[in-house]
Amino acid sequence: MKLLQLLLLIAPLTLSLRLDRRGKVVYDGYKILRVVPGGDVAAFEAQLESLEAIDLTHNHGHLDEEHFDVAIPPESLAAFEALNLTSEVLSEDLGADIALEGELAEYPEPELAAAAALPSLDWFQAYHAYSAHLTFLRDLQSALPSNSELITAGKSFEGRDIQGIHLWGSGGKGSKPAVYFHGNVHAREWISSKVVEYIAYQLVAGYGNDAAVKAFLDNYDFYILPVVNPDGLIYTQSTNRLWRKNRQTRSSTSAVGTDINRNWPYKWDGTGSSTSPGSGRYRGERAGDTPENTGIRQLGDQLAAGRGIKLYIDWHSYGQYILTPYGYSCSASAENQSRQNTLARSTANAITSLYGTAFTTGPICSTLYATAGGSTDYFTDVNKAEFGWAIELRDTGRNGFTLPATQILASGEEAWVGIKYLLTNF
Ligand code: 0X9
Ligand code: ZN
Repeated sequence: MKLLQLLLLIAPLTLSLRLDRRGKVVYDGYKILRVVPGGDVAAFEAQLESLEAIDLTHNHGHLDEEHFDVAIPPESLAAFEALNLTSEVLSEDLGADIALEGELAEYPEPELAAAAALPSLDWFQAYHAYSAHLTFLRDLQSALPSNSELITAGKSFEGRDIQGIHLWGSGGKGSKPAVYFHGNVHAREWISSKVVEYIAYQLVAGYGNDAAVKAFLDNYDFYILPVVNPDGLIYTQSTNRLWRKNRQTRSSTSAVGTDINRNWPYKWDGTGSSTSPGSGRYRGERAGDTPENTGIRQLGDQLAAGRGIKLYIDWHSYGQYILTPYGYSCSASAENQSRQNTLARSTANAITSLYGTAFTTGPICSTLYATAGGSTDYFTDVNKAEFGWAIELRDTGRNGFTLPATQILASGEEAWVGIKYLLTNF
């Protein structure tokens, strides 16, 4: 195996991704498997790489049996089977799953032509192009003009503004502790921006007519960035549905992309991040050296220096987890760790009460896997957020990142029930 690993290091992978006429990666015939590596995990990872398998997610087996979810190209299926590993088929054909997600839809115009009309709820019936996400934010802001403004948290590598919305209540703009949400940091996790937008929608829709929602805005300033990785999202729509990182190029390598969630300048460069630019978990050359991280971090630092951060949530998919600190270590615990874990558990129960969707809760490292240079640890220790969480939305693997559009609304509704519980009880 040492020789194989060496060869993999010397010979950069010749990724034989098939493209269609529009230059889009074709995933027809890829199988998604949940595989139990057994024994030597490093050797297993090298085998996967030689089969050009795509790493979707994994769980280091503190709670469950250790497993990896991988997409195996049709050409490698026989070689994979010859490895005789314990595995379970999650999907027979990733290409069919991508088709099931549906076409990107046109922006649904608000039903009323009035300036203060809410965006149409049809927004949550389909996935949309990035430009439509910006139109949604603009329409949402104009539905609550005196208590909101559009905000920008720096620029992406390709020069796009990282846009969001700031909402406040009766105390006036910037007068309360912050609730700060990030969506779609990982490009392929489309459900995460939709759910973050659903929460923003409910805050705007309820402010004038729902006492509980009014209290949320009166008690906290909300800073909501549904898409913190716009370049990556656009790339998943134009070219490769399974892209994860940003689209940053570097003079030192031909590989593209850094994992923004391994790039935070706190406990950077450790277990669960990669030094290799081709990896999906590439940490960057230096701590905090992605433009996206810089932009969203500077806003976070500003909020911390202002009224402080009550709650930070980094929204991801998939797996159905509510994750508390820390990612960098399985033995470190936050000062208020037991309170965080209790609240995560009861938030999960609130979510489950709506449609029965179960969420696993616990510290990132001991529940999922180690993540050095992740957002939650930065917010917890550097920015002193009272709660610094990551939430992995639907599902548990059947559809994974390509969650059918028919599940967007229910995902938003159940997350909203959870967030209402949390905002009322913490
Ligand atoms: O690996 C990740 O970054 C997250 N899982 S995902 O499958 N969506 O990629 C886990 C993130 C938890 N850690 C922090 N946010 N620190
Ligand atoms: Zn993610």
